[in-house]
Amino acid sequence: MTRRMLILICLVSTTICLQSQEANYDESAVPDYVLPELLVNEDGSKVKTKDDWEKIRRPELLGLFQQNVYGRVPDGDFSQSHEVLSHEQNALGGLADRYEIKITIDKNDRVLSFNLLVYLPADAKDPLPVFMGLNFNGNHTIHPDPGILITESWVRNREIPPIRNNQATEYARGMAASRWPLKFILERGYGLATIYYGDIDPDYDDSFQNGVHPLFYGPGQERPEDDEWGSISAWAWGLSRAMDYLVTWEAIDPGRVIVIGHSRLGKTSLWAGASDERFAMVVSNNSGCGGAALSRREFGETVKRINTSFPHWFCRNFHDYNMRVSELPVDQHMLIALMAPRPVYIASAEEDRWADPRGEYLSGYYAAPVYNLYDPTVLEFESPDIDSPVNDMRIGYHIRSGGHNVTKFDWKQYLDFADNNLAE
Ligand code: GTR
Repeated sequence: MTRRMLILICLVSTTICLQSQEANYDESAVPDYVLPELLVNEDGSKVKTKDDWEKIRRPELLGLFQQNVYGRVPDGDFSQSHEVLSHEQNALGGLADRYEIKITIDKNDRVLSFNLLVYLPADAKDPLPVFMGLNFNGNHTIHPDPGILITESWVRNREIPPIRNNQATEYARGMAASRWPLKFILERGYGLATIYYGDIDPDYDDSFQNGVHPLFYGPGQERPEDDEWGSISAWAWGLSRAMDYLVTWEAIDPGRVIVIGHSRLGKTSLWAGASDERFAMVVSNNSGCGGAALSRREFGETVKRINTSFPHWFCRNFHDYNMRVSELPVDQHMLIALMAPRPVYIASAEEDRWADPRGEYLSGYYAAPVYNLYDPTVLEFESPDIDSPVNDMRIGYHIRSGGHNVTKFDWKQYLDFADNNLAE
């Protein structure tokens, strides 16, 4: 063997070794872990009834997630106004009414606006159920409809379709349409509402100088306190501000607004659903670490890794657990439990090992005891086969074949689950 070959072999094996050190994908190497007790209050007493849960344990857990994971929204009044920017009847060839509403937040002489895009099935008679979720690249990317305004906010540069200078253009119109099967959703009798998440807080680490955070700074404050909101909490807060508007809209049923999100925006939909109980149902699509996946399994993406790659997503205190996940006072099954008794759907994808599909399933499994306080028939269920959804209980789950994405298959399950759980 030549010296060059030897060096090459060493290099390749070092790379493989380093990669495998980065993330564990071996079920047998998942550390032994003990989850924090879901149904034991901080004073050691047991949670026996839904009253105990609602009055004591739920507020405790919500506070622990605020303090240690996502960060609390700072106190303080702000004013909020709404302006209908456009309304087109007979959009999509007569299938829908399309609206764009500018929501403006005003605080401390600073202003932030974000655009809510809403499609409602045409000619609906009764107040409608609506799915609401944030999108990754601008409202104009969710459908080729030429009437959708192109976002003026910062967007991530990319090669295809080309986005330069962090400025959205016509090129990207409809580029994410496969993730938002609008016609399918409307034909099932649901509306769709969406906001570009970058309108609320651009998704890069700028020490919280842009987006909504600076509106809430006190005199001399330059970044959120250690227990105050990171970007996920800010995005979730934006969803709640949109909800403030939806609940005033006669055509929409305020008791049937469903919050949905994929990946980092699935982490966001879960946190929005936990912090704002007006959301009647919650959908987590491939949300992974910091979303539905149990942190203590350290399978795929870990707390340390996510806080290193995305230092702005969670509150500062969460970083303290990078090397001591077992000391976190919560784990993500508790986040799922915060939805109870509202229906929650967790979706995984077989090839999305980075998001730990088994950890996502297990958080639903371990949340079931809280649902049982309301309805003893919500039993823990075995992890189903690939492409075999469980959608007939208050906790829904599937693991789809394929990778990290949102597909029409996923949407079909969410629509069926909503029909099963939120029917009038
Ligand atoms: C990944 C991140 C995941 C997930 C994903 C996404 O890079 O590690 O936690 O959020 O991004 O949002 O697309």
